[in-house]
Amino acid sequence: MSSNDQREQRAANLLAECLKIQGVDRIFCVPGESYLAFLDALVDAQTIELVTCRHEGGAGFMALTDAKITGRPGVVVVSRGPGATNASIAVHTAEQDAAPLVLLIGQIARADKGRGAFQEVDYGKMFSGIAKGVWEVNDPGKLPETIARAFNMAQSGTPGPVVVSLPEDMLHENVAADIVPAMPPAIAKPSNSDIEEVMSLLAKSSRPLVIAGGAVRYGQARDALRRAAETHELPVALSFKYQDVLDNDHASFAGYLGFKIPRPQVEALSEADLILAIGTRLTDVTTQNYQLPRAPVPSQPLVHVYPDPAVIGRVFQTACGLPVDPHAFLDLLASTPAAPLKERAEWRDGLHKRAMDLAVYEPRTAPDGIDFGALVHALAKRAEPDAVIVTDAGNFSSWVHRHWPWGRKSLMLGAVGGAMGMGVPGAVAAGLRFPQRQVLCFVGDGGALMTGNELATAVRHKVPVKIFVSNNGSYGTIRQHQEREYPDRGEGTSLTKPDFAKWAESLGAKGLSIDNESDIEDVVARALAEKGSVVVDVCSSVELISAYTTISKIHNL
Ligand SMILES: Cc1ncc(C[n+]2csc(CCOP(=O)(O)OP(=O)(O)O)c2C)c(N)n1
Repeated sequence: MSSNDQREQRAANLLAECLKIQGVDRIFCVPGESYLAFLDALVDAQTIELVTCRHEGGAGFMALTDAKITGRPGVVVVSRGPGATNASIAVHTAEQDAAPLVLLIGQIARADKGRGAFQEVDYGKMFSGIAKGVWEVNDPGKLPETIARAFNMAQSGTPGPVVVSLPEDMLHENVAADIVPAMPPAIAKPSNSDIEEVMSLLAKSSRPLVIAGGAVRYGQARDALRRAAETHELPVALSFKYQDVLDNDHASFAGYLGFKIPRPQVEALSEADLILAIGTRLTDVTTQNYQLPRAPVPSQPLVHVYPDPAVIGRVFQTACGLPVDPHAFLDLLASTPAAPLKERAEWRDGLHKRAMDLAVYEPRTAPDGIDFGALVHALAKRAEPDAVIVTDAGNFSSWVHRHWPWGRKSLMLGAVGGAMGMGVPGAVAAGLRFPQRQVLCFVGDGGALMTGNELATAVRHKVPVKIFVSNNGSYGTIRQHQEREYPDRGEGTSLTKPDFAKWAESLGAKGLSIDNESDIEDVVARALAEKGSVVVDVCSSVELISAYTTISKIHNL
């Protein structure tokens, strides 16, 4: 504890100091009268930038994306009641995505609690099922301890969301309190005997498979994964929304475990005689509905490496469960030599070829619009190697997942939890962190009108995002499910088709349209050449409903 901060100051200013010591340099908000004192304190907190958004869902998604980029907690501050309920989508997504998020809420005055006051909510009850911790700070002297705890908990074990409720009158009070320094989360390192155990399983395996996930994407962990894969000739399949964890033209790349992966691909991977799940929680999407590996008892020995012991053994019986730092594990594995096995290289090469064949784009046409894959394919040829790719949730992303050439410098951002609305806000957050990199956002017409108004935030902050809207006049993903379950009865999934180019212009961005396939090359070149933000309205087909199938094929199944 440092005692030099023991001077009396307004609680709101103390809060700003506590955030600074945690390394916070950017906060996303929609303002509210419940935290005016904190807004005022930020005037003097010179190292914290405040980004004002158009909707708390957008602000929350920006903070969440910021966390995914930096690996540190993203911070969002909103008003009580309506502000907090709007922001709740980001809390849920942070929980699903294992991303550290700190939600600060301006709360009603302490004396009014329990009276059903204007916009009163009990946040402990509201967030109890999705946040890792919820605290209300009634005594301003407890602010430093509470903020330190919130940041530590958000990052520990399985990272996730925490909520701190700040009564309005408390923020105005004067208080003298020591700042509590940041404490990095405790994380266990693997021991030599851990590696020996894994090596003895590996020695017996001619068809091992690594499934690598989001906890491997930070710092030098990707590099360690690549080295470990090379040392042991391991094929590596990537978990849902983490296609950037290994460059896809690397000999070890064995495919991607997202939605709608063709059955033969999954069957080929299921031939593995050993699975090493590293830095992934092995969710239902990644495991192809608990089949790869099979739950609860896998068909092959499973090694599971994840920082949180509560994750290991929760769904899958493991032959070896290691609640340790995945990066340190990979470092150790990479530096432990092993004799080469001929069959293993053949197995790895076969999986790699399959994965690369699946990624090849075959042009398709339909009378009702463009194949969105043609746009993705054209853009991939022109995009910079270190472009940041942000995807919203929806079928349009199937082409991005299938055909984008993820390289060593790629960064992929999106909601693992499948929430619509993260695309445009996520792109804004990425543009703020990476002013020098191309930021490309893919979004459906559904998702674009959920949180797309954050384009105004991009324009205000001069963040040049390139947004490609698949405008198929449909909640296409749900339409695909309908056509399979209830053919030709598409109730509730048709949408009007707004002119997204005009919409963009009205918000101060450039608007372009692609109505014919022959426009694609030219419009893509113009969009990328544009200095500011651009929206490209792509008139896409419903018949070509995803990268893997068509409506006609679904009908003929
Ligand atoms: C916030 C939220 N609401 C609803 C859903 C259910 N949902 C998943 S995809 C989808 C449709 C997406 O439509 P669109 O953005 O137009 O993309 P498309 O599937 O047509 O490519 C819906 C409604 C969701 N995932 N998230």
